[in-house]
Amino acid sequence: MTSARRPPTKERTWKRLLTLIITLFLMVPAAAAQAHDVLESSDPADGSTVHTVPAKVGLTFDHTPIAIGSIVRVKDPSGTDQADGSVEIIDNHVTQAVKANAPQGKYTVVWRVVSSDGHPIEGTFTFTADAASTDTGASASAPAAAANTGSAPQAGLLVAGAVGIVLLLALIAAAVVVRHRLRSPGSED
Ligand SMILES: [Cu+2]
Repeated sequence: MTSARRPPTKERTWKRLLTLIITLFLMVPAAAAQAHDVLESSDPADGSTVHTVPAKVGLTFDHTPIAIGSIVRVKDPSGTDQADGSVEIIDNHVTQAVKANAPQGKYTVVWRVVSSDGHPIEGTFTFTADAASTDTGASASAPAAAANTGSAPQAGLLVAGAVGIVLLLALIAAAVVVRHRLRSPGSED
């Protein structure tokens, strides 16, 4: 009826929306690409037999787990936790000191860490020690235990959350704008 109706505007709007959506979907995998961290090896190895109870047990992951909320229990044959002090995470290595004079026998290590993608992961492994840990000096180290509750991982989670919220808001805004323009093709505000 009037010259206000301009189909090309509609077309341009769709193209703009399409470009925006493609851009967003290219960005999302970059933020969400991290899967759960995977345990690559343990020390002692699962099911192995060692001469004496080691001064510490270790877990190696394919990525660096988040330091908060990590638990490694070193259960002796009676089920008593022989872990000494807090979990230590250096790069992708998680270690837990073991008490001096921990008894011989079969140990079950129960671990739980927060994967670098923010999800908790857990598992167990066992080893058998032929003799008690006699080494009273070695395991008494670990003064750095207090450094483990850092705020850096929390900042990482906050950033990830913020990115998600921004993406969501951008999608909603795009949808609202497009719907508005499609409903009133002539009005350019
Ligand atoms: Cu995950």
